[in-house]
Amino acid sequence: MTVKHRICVVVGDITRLDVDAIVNAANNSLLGGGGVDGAIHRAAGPELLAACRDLKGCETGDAKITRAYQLPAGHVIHTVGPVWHGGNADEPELLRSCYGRSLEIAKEYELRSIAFPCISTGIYGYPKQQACDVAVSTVIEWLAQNALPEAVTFCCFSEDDGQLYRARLG
Ligand code: AR6
Repeated sequence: MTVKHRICVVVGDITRLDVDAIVNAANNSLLGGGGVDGAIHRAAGPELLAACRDLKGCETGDAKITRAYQLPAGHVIHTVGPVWHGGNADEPELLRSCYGRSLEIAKEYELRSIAFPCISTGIYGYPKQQACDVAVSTVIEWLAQNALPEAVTFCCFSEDDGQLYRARLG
């Protein structure tokens, strides 16, 4: 099976996905916010916030895992993407690290399926095409070298984002 067969692109709400882990595009506090972070906390319920409090925050580019409480997913991997400052403040390396650390944690927990939102491309302002290139190349490199997770979903929130990912994946 080629690596690309282990990747799919969906357009929709990540909180609805029944996968072993969904990834949250959080902030350094891990205490919730707007965008996908707000949607995940609303759908998971207050136990998620309590679990996040115990984590004591997260560095940009790193990731931490919790259970997913009321969500259909099994776990939430909270990662903190870079704020876009024009591209010369290590943004690509930090974004790559978000995908890489999330995949490492998924492997460590023996998770078979993971879904990513388009990290940093909302409130944090990362250009969508550039973020898509980083996301896809990091995931492809990981899958070429690792059996877990078996399957990766890119969960886009707009049809335009879905088109970018589909085009990038050929
Ligand atoms: N399902 C899938 N994708 C979604 C959903 C959803 N339910 N809701 C939004 N998106 P953003 P960031 C998409 O702003 O740029 C928060 O306040 C959205 O369209 O959620 O990493 C955190 O606490 C976009 O494509 O995250 C941080 O402070 C993508 O998710 C800050 O925002 C990411 O947009 C993080 O900013």
